[in-house]
Amino acid sequence: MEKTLSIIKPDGVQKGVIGEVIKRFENAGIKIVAMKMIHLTKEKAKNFYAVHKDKPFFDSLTTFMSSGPVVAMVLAGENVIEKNRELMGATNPADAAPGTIRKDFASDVEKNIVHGSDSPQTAATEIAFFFNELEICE
Ligand code: IDP
Ligand code: MG
Repeated sequence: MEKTLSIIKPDGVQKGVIGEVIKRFENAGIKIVAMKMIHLTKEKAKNFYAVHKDKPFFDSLTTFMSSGPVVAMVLAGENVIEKNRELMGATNPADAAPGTIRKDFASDVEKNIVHGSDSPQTAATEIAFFFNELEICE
């Protein structure tokens, strides 16, 4: 069973759409096998998004990601990395397809409600960033 990391970002928690996002995963047949709410420090957010450290939006992104609690989840299912990315929609909600999470709930390219791993390698690293083995219920 493939696994991926999903995060409901601070804007999603703030807007009260935790349930809406989770409902979309469950309706798509995706299983949630781990979940926690956590308020990242700026330092932790910088570690998580280290791949973007040279981007012009890095400082703003990590300030945003540490601005309030997030909900981190491990999703499991067949082809779940790609399935989750489809449910999320394009990074910029303006470009996201109708019916996607970002199209329906996001306000801008930075505050775009959800994160999802983009490959098996990043999924493994990102899952380990938030969860230890005992916290994942398979
Ligand atoms: P993704 O979340 O769709 O995988 P990435 O390119 O990996 O998109 O970017 C990570 C996060 O950085 C995005 O989800 C978004 O919050 C933020 N971001 C990406 N591009 C921009 C931008 O051009 N301006 C501001 N923030 C951005
Ligand atoms: Mg990404």
